[in-house]
Amino acid sequence: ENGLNGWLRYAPLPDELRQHASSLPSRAVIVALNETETSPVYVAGKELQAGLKGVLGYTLSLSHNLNLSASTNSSAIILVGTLAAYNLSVKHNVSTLAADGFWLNVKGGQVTILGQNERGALYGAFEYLSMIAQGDFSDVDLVSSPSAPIRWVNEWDNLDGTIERGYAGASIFFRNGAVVEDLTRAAQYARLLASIRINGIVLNNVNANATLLTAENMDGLGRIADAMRPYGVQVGISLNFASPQTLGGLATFDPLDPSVVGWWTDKTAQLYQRIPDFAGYLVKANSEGQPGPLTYNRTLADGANLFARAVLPHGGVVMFRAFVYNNHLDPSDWKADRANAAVDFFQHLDGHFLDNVVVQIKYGPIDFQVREPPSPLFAHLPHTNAAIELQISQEYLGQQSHLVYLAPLWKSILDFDLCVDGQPSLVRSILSGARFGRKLSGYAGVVNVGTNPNWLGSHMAMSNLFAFGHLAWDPTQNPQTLLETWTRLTFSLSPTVLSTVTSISMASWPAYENYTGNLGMQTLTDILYTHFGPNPASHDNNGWGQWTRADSTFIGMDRTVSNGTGFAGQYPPDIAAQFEAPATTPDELLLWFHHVPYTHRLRGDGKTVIQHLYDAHYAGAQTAQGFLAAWAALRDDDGGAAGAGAIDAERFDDVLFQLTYQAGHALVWRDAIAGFYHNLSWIADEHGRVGYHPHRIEAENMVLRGYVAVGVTPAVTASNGT
Ligand code: BDP
Repeated sequence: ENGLNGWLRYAPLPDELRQHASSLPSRAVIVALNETETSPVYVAGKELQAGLKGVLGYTLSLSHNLNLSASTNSSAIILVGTLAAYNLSVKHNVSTLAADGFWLNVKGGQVTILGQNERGALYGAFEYLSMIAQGDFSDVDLVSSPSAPIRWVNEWDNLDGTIERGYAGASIFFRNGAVVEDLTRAAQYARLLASIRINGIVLNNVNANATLLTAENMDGLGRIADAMRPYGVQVGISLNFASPQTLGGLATFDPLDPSVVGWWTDKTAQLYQRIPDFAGYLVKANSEGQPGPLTYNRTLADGANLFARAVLPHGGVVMFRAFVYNNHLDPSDWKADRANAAVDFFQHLDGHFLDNVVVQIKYGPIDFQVREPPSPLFAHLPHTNAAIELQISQEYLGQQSHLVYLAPLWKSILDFDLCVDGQPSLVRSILSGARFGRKLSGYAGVVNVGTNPNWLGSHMAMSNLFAFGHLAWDPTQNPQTLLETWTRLTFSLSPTVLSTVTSISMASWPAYENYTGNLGMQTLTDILYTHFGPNPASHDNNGWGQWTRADSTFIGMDRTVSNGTGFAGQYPPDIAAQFEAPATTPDELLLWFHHVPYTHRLRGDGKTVIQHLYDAHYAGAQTAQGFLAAWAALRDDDGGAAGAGAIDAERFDDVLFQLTYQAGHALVWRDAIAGFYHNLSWIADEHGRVGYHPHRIEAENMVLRGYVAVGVTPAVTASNGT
């Protein structure tokens, strides 16, 4: 098993569970208007056939478009279709289904799967298959609608086939400046996405290349759309704001210039000619060197609305990123703070965006760190559509070489109450559109899958993609429950495997936070290049860094209104007041908001900041040693995997390799961070551990045979630069 099928393996159930097969219908009937071989409802039928064959070993026959309705149907079948085609009036709560929603009813031998649209029918079929694959043959009556209409993934693929912040090989979409010929993987990816109810994909890097809009490449995009359409996944692209000039040869890319407007209108029409259901555009403007409307003294809303007008007649959407900041801020300026940027740039634009624009906001004010408070911008756009940007690709979080289950991190943001106007304002109810009465809103996840057969470069990391889709559908879901479902579908129904994967995954985010950067210091990776491995020294002297303002006696960013950067004041008053004082700031965000002495005592455990930092790094690294031991214990005495084939040898070994690496790298992290702050503060560790490495063997002290030393960039990530 190489992981290609992810959680859609349809592995045979154990014999005792397969007996249930006899009570299931042997016939499925597809009821849909205008069904073709590329429609999601047709795919739903095929998927049911494949799934039941794999899980239960029996062959389901399929019939199509029979003149069937609630009143004429009496035989035991699996019915898959759309509400409109089935003309269902019997079930009143089904009529409340939102677009993409479904009704799944299992009653004895009768299975009914009806979607609000074809996509919903496919989602319902996947839900039914998920139950069966977990050995669940119970009756259910489930009416399920999405929390939000936008449930998209973003891929940061470049046309040359590389992927920005991708850790699983080359692009499955592009190579040598063009769309690849063989789109098998694109279709397989669409299948995985549909099974977690993702309905859109942006195919290319937010740092976009204008040549994606040549006629040949637009044809290629059309082929990708064709490959993904059967699964209900609509494609969109990232734009380069300067394209009218760099590709079109115009003298300007000013968003209010008529020639620029005309250029985008034409290009958009050409795209829709090839892809009638094109999802829309994603735009990164005036950020990290990208061009944008500010170049011409136009507002960011002017920039977004330019594209919104172009896609509006075609039904498209513009996702406009709020990740706009100045990476040339001066770290010695006590009032400067990158965290302030999103609110500073967007707050006054609320209400200026057209209705088909969605402002896409990273979950925290900085950049995908291990611990951030929610972006305060979520509280400031009551008259604007908003989406949250999460990152499945573990850019700062171990790059898939570390197991870090991210759903608990995301939940800490989604469940946060921003108390806008003193009213309950959970981030997730802003994202569902409920809090501010918005129709268009939702979720974007940066995934960056690659040609590696297991998609993300790590079997374990796939739980993050699974959880992302399910949380976008229903953010009230419990991360552990999602993880357990994923584990059963991905590995095995064995209780030992389930408890092992659950316990190590649930401990993984706290552990990574502990051994990288705790108390709100953020992830102290190398910041200028790799974003991997410890390099706390790289942060405080440049505009890209996450400043810690650490010196020999103090540590932490003062973001208070009274003394600091004022960031705390960007939250609504109740929350702002809480973050303004160390005494009311949660320990895990203390150093995010406050500049305190190393000897400051924490609210929770009463330890000093520095002792807590030492202890947390040792505890986190220790936990990571435990991951390896727990996984290794799944090995049978005879060297095979536990529980009679509970996990195949291939994936068992892959995960063992990854966890071995993580166990070692966690020690590197521990020693680097604890040692760094020990050297700065000269405060001894109460337990005498920091700075003392009796068992460490320096690379320089080893004899190299068969190796040559080479310089490493950046030098600080290696031992003495090599
Ligand atoms: C940062 C990444 C960079 C992205 C940028 C973005 O390091 O590669 O281009 O975010 O989201 O985290 O635009």
